[in-house]
Amino acid sequence: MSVVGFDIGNENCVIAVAKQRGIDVVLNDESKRETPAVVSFGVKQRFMGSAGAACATMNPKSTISQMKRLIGRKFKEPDVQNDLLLLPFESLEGPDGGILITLEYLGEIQKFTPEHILGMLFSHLKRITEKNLEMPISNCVIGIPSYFTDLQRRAFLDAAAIAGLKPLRLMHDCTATALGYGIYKTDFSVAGPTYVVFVDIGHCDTQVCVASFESGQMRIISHAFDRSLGGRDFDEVLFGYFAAQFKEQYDINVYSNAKASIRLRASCEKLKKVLSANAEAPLNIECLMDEKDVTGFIRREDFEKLSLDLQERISIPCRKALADSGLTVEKIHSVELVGSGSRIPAISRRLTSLFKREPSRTVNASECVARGCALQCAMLSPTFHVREYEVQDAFPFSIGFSSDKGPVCTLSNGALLRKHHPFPSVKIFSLHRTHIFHMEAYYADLSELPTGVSSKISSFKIDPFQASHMEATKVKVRLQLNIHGIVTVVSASQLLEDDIVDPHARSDAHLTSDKMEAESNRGSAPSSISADDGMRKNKVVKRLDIPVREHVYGGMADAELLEARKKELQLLQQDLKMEHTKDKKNALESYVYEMRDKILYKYLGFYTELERERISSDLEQIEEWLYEDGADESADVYTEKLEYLAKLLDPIENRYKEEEARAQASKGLLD
Ligand code: ATP
Ligand code: K
Ligand code: MG
Repeated sequence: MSVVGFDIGNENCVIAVAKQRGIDVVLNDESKRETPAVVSFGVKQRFMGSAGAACATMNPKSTISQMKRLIGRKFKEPDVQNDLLLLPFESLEGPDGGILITLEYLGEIQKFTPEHILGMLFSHLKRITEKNLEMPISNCVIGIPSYFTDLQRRAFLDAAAIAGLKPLRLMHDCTATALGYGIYKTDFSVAGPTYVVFVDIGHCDTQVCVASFESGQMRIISHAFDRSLGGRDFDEVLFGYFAAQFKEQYDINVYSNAKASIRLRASCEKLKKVLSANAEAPLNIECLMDEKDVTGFIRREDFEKLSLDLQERISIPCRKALADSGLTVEKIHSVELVGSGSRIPAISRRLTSLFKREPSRTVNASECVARGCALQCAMLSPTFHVREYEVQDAFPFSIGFSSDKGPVCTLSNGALLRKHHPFPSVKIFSLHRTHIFHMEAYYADLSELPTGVSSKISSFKIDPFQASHMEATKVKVRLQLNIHGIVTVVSASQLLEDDIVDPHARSDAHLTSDKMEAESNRGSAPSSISADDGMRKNKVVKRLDIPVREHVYGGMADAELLEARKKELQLLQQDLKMEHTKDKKNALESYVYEMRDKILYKYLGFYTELERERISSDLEQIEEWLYEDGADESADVYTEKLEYLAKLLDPIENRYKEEEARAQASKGLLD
């Protein structure tokens, strides 16, 4: 069974696997530890990861990145519109209000949802892992931002399913980092919990959490985030600075040219990295646009001044997480800074003054999420032995729940579950109803969500159930914040009172007596059930499960998912076919070069003049053909040509080998 952790970043993906001796990061086809989160559509095949990223400037409209920003969202959301402005590919609103990416591939205009593109990326990462482990994989744990909505979480599960992956858990990025940090640490104080702040600055977002560590357990007390603040925004500052400068200096408007924008953006990102280690950095781009070469220069000091606003914005979620945790700075044991976006020195300085101590970099800033996920996967996997360790996360939103008679169990703010409610967890409550009814799960506080997100999460139909004598029956509803952070009703049961004492009733799985009213228990395990009270009263309260039908406002239906999986397999077949063709073409090409060489030297004297003439002309012809008419042929045609050449050359090769053997034999005689 596979034990894999994936960190799907907006810029980079990392894969970690648990082996018996520890966690390893998997190298990709280019032997790199990070794989760009890019899918590019070529003329006849897709290029993914590093190969995809290499196509960005050549083929901007068909090179798709930052799908994590778009997945599970609506086209009209203001944040989505802002992101789309920065992305060079084309998109439109889908029939369900979602996003469709349109591009030309294999001679037609194709439309893909972000879920589908992310599924392609998952499929690529899956193949890298399978190659490395030399076995098929499916079980995994995947890191997600803590601010993901219900729909974004479901979309991530759908994307993973398209690739044939089975996520045992979607895990908040910071929680994964905290798990990897805490599980093997032994130097925590025994006097009480140790509090650590984790700050993760990625390419597009910033996430902060406060975790509490005690022996054998870890709890996330609070988290906060800025959904749209990361390394990308620092690149944009440099981009704006140089775009303005070049307008004045060279009279070019980079904004009006997609290719020039992509190239300047990429150069600004490089420049930013150089500035993390140097006091100043130059910028040179040849032929940026209008056939003009541009040069620029910036000092770190000036970059820091330009990005002052962004630095200030990073303190906002930090302060918020700390305030929500109810702790003061003095109570914090350490501040761990992760995510490659955090490598800008000014950010460390800002955090130092905020937390009154220098942030530590004990954990691997780029691999910690994937490693934590792999560790969690090992913990969830029955084949692995990991020490007992409890992981309790905090839910990012307040959740309301209503039935046709109004809200259920209201907190002061109208919610059923407050923000930062522990999860995974179960909440049980009872309703009295005479017939079929509906329930709705919704976000109780829309200010916790991006503008444009609907408050509706999902609805549940409790149907059918039998009410006796039109009397209201007690229905017990079991609501779950599941392991992925998705709200769901796991079961509803009807409590039937029965006068006949039947001591065997308990042995029936569907009929269990039970008298619990409302409770909230941690973990996803069902609460304990007792049968005694009913027996004492000479009455048995039987539990009868009622079917619950869930309807989610959005997400992929089973049939759509199946269709997407089929499509992905077709696209994969096409990629593999093209790879195979490329291999055969390469084989023919190297055969031509090798034989030309051998005819000149090694086989000299083993052929007749007639043979030489024929072979030379054939080799020459085929080489020419490879560059012209034969540049884009099928695998069979290349193989055929190779076999044809081999037939011509085999007799010569045989003569040479016979002679070699003879020479060996006579040498043996002489010895
Ligand atoms: P996200 O978490 O937003 O999904 P991600 O996980 O892919 O994205 P990371 O790989 O953690 O993001 O960080 C990528 C960001 O880090 C990019 O903006 C990149 O430019 C920036 N970065 C990488 N190295 C450096 C450096 N040396 N100095 C400054 N920034 C850097
Ligand atoms: K990453
Ligand atoms: Mg990240």
